[in-house]
Amino acid sequence: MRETFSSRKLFILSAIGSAVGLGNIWRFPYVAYENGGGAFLIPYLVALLTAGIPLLFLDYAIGHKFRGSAPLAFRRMSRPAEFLGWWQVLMCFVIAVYYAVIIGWAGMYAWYSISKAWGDDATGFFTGTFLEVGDPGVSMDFVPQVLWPLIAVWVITIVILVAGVRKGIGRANGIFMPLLLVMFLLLVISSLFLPGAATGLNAFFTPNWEALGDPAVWAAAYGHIFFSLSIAFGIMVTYSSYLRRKTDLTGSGMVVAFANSGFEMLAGIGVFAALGFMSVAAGTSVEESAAGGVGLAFMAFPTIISEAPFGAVLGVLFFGSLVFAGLTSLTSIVEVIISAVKDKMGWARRASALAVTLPLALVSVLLFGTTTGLHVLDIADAFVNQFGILFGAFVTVVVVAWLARKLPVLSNHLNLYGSIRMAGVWKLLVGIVAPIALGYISFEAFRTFITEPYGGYPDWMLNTFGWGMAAALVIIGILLTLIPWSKNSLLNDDPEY
Ligand code: LEU
Repeated sequence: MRETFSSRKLFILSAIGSAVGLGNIWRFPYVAYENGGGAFLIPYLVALLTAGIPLLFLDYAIGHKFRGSAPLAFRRMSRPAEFLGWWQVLMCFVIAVYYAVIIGWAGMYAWYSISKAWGDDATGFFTGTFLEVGDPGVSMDFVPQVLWPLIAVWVITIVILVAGVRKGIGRANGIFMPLLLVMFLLLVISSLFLPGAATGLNAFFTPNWEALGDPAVWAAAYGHIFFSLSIAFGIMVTYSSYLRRKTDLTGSGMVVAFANSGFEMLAGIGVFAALGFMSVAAGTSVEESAAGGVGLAFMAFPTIISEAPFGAVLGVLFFGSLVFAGLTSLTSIVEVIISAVKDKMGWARRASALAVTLPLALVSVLLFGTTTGLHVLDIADAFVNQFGILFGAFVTVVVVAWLARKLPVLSNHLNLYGSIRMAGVWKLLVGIVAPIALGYISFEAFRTFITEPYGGYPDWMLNTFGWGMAAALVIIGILLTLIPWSKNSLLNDDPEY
């Protein structure tokens, strides 16, 4: 019988746990600031309402109606759509491999906040002493201070996932999420009292209206919403397949979406208040302080920690929040893969969890426990986010709405199990608005990737970790689709089905 969450509350907490992650705390503030500051909130809200929430409901409807992991649920919806489910599983594989290492860095930095290991040069410390970044390339030189925290992250993740949906995922979220909320509120409130906080908030909230005319800003908003809400790569399909039948789907979805965005706004406020303090103290502009996505957390914060009153406390709160937020997201990413393997092979929870996590952890440790890390991470992240997920989402909405023509069935399902009725608007958004927006954005991203080599990396690296990876994933996805299903999965003897 299919595993289930023990209550709707734990499902909502787990869905929020998945959505609130590294993306909210270090990615959003930086992306918003780069893309028009206060004016970014408009494309952000438009993306949330026109694609974010409608696609969140789509994921819920597919997972809850067809009650399966992504490949099984898509297959039950329409047989040829199984491949889409595997594509989502593979996206999760790639994300998990590098997401884990950022959590490991944050764990190490929580500790460094106390010892202030970076001395006076936080930037040089991050890439030099800490990551020991080599030239772009692949090496087998392990970096102990990155390797051990990374292994620890995997051990925790494996323990949670072997324990299953109820005892592992539900319970971990029940503990980590309240803890995260408290730590994060303390962090945001204390950063507002730092001298110079207002300067940072001004920089964050001063709109650059011209940015609204730039298609890249809109692309950034849509891209961010997908990553941030954990939609269109199997997570919400998987989690909602663990829900009991009688559940308010749309009401839960609204809670999750607004909790995620609320958290994101708070993160923007907290991070920029702290950056304001830093720039006032150093006499630089907030713009200089806010450089680089990865850099924002690991280069700027150490300086704040060294100079702010109670800096060590702020550091532990900030990096500790990253760890807890990250762990609850990482478990959701990996669960997508475990659930798919479990369904396809018909194995038990423990066997599936180990068969997935051990090789996954090994790849992650080999690639990112070494001096290779940063460059590969950057390339994989760009290809997955700007291309893999958005293009995948585009194909999914086209298949669901126009080829399989399942919108009427799915919207009936949402109306049957939802307190918010919105069938007509929802069909319009998923069937027409989302395909147009996603189609435009993903083709633009594709064109940019072809015309300008991403990040100025050497061709062979982009060909291996970017294009090579994408081609390999398509082939692996096809092969996975061809493996026969365990009879039990296809039988549907689940009484909740
Ligand atoms: N939604 C998560 C975040 O914002 C990421 C996802 C890949 C689980 O960090």
